[in-house]
Amino acid sequence: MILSNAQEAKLIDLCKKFRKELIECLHAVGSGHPGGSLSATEIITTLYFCELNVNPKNPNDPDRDRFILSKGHAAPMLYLNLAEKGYFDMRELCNLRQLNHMLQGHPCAKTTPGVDLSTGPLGLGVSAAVGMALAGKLDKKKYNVYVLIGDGETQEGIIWEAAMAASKYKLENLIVILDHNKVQLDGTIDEIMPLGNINAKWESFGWKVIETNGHNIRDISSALKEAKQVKVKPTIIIAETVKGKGISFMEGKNIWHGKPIDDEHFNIAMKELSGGN
Ligand SMILES: Cc1ncc(C[n+]2csc(CCOP(=O)(O)OP(=O)(O)O)c2C)c(N)n1
Ligand SMILES: [Mg+2]
Repeated sequence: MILSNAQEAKLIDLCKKFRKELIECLHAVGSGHPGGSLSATEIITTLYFCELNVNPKNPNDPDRDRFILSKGHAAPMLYLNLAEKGYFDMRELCNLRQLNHMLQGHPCAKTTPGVDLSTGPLGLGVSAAVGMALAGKLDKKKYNVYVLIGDGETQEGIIWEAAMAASKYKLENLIVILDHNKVQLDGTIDEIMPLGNINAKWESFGWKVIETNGHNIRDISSALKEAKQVKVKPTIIIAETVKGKGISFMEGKNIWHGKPIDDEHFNIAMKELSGGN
């Protein structure tokens, strides 16, 4: 879909709101993953509010687009989007990561409406998506399967097995988005396990590669539009992002991958997100 200026402005506001709500929820619960949720904010929000053909009133519609959050630790950003779409009551967010509640630390397809696959163990999302996309092709369905992966996650061998299979089966209905924030849990990608020429790697596995700015809603939506026009091969959108985007002390810092937010940092973060720094 082509974004109007008004729609773009609306999505930018939504992302601002989601960043604040994310920090409020993670501060309240004293755990969770801020860094990778903040890098994926615009990607997930553009998907839900400008791309995915889904209906919160019929979450299991067989013709719906699928979305898999393969980097499952960014679950709170997914939950904020699902709640805003109307899949469940906003008040559920207050029970984030609590036992016997709907919104667990990682997405659970059994308990949360709108979650297409339970994730958490990194690497599995693309393999499951290959199955969903292949099933869609065999059943002559029109839906697309979208998967969000992390760059640290890309070090998992299963990603590359799935990449080979997707290419073999010519899954043009499969679109992977890479949250390329250059940071993983323990350090930078280059320190832990460099990915090398990531574009050339995916191309050599038979994929169409599209690069985009992962914090620019208009660029993300054009990349998605281009991806849907690709024929005979799967597509990966390499989205350039910043881990911890929007909060100065978190940006590019692996320590904020999964660190609890104390009161002092909460106050600074909220001030910055409210534009008062
Ligand atoms: C198989 C597996 N190994 C380890 C972990 C623990 N873990 C959770 S997130 C993470 C780092 C992921 O880095 P990246 O994919 O770059 O995520 P992002 O930067 O987008 O948060 C690790 C090691 C896991 N969830 N699954
Ligand atoms: Mg990363």
